Amino acid sequence: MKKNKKVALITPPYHSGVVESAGTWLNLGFVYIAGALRAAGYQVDYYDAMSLWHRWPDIRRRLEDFRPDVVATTAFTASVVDAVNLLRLAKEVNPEVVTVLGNVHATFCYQDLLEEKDPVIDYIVLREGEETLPELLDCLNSGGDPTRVRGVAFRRDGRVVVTPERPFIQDLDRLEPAWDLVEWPIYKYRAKNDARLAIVSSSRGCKSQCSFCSQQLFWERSWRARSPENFVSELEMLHSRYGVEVAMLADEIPTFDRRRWQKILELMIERRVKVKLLMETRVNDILRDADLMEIYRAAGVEHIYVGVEAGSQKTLDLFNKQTKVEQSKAAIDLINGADIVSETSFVLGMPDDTAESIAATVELAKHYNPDMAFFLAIAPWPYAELYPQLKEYVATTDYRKYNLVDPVIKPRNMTLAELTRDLGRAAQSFYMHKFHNLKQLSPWKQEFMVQVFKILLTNSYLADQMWAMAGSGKEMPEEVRALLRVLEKDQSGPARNFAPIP
Ligand code: B12
Ligand code: SF4
Repeated sequence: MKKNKKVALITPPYHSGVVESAGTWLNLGFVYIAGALRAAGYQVDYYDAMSLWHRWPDIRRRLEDFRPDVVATTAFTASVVDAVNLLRLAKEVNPEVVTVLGNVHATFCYQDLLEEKDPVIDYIVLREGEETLPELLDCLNSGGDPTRVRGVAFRRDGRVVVTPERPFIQDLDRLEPAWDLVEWPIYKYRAKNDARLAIVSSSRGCKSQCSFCSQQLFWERSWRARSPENFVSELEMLHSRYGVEVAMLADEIPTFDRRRWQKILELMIERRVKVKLLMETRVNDILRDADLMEIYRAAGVEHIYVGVEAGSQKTLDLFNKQTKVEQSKAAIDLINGADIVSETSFVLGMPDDTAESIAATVELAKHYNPDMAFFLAIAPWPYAELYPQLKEYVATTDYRKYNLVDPVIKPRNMTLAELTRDLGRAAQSFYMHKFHNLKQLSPWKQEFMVQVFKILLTNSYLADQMWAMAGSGKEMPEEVRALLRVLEKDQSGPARNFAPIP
């Protein structure tokens, strides 16, 4: 019988808006780790406190009910403060509990985290968790020495110990995600009539070198993939067994291998897979796949995000994006041409930014004409390659603000308040333009965009700006005016639910 046999995997109750507004998203990393733990004989509680919008008393109750031996949580940079608070709560509820932290922030900042004065983290798992966590727990249960487990960091005799790196898992097809543990009814895609939503992964890694991004570093510029057959069968299973209608690909670059990606699309068409895909990829891959765009659409790809990031070649080069300004427009045109929703973002709030440069980016965004655009505040991950160049402009070390919404870098010639205001105005101006031109879109895109507008007005961090922009809606197309009338009647005035309550 295992000593540490009950493991609670809990997402930190952190919220910041943007993607959260569009739906409720499951934690795929935990679905994979739960599967691996169960296969090794552990009892697992998959608890997505973040998506359930649970607060500390709810989390305490769940801990008291399940009485785990091990509590593990996950941290990218913005969620690390709440992740550590969660482990502190777990220790309060049961001082004997073993606590574990994983994910990108933990992988790069393990030294700082383990050196905290009041240590609540027993072990940090570096990089992929499916093999490391069960092996670590097996080792602890058998009274073994955790220095023998590859890919972990912990404190011993007041010093931080880190073990040798674990190689990445090569055969992703053999992993067994614990889909049956997911609380399916809460996961909904708000922009498509609350369709049942999954997150899936067909590949891991990225070989690009964008200097502001953590993902190429996390995966050490490598890329591995599942076989088309294995991945498409999973989509079929998710639809037939759990009613999944829409799935977001968690992959950084699902299209990296054109032949594999084309095979996936062809299989989806051949087997009439009923799951629609939302995905992210690179501008260059879309240009490469110009002749495949109709196949993307026929297979069920409904939404593609490409990171344009900047409107000037100088900034693109600083970001090491390896694209040319004009290529972004061409990629968005291809996506629009295939009647797929196009989305992009611009990373703003750089030291050189001014009200004028932000306004110019908005005009460029209108010219590029994606269906959706986000104007983000750069977050200087302390482990990113760009960090040394941003360090002297960092205005706060409160990681909760490193969420691409709150400004963290203070531009030389702007205050943080001015930057916040201008990022809000950027979104206002872009969407005003979009909704004026609603009629230029295909019928299904018009319907989708009206849903997006509703989310922006009711459930997003941009709600205030959007209501200010919409005014009485007099100049808007009839669909938008009708929506405004309904929302105002329903909620007797502007709705300001900051975020979705499932
Ligand atoms: C899905 C996703 C989300 C979901 C999260 C759903 C949920 N319930 O947790 C949603 C859409 C809500 C989301 C939101 C945000 N996200 Co997000 N998201 C992603 C995305 C696209 C995929 C993550 C994923 O599922 N990967 C697949 C799984 C299998 O891999 P994994 O998560 O890395 O997990 C593996 C390892 O890391 C490790 N591991 C991870 N956790 C743990 C824990 C333990 C205990 C162990 C042992 C191991 C372990 O093992 C796992 C399996 O091998 C990534 C980008 C990417 N491509 O990875 C961005 C990403 C994680 N998000 C990011 C950001 C910034 C955000 C937001 C702040 C953006 C915003 N303002 O809206 C918000 C914050 C959320 C909030 N609550 O406010 C950044 C984080 C950057 C950083 N370095 O900190 C990323 C990397 C995107 C990017 N390119 O910059 N996100
Ligand atoms: S921004 Fe995208 S392409 Fe660039 S390194 Fe990050 S994941 Fe890779």
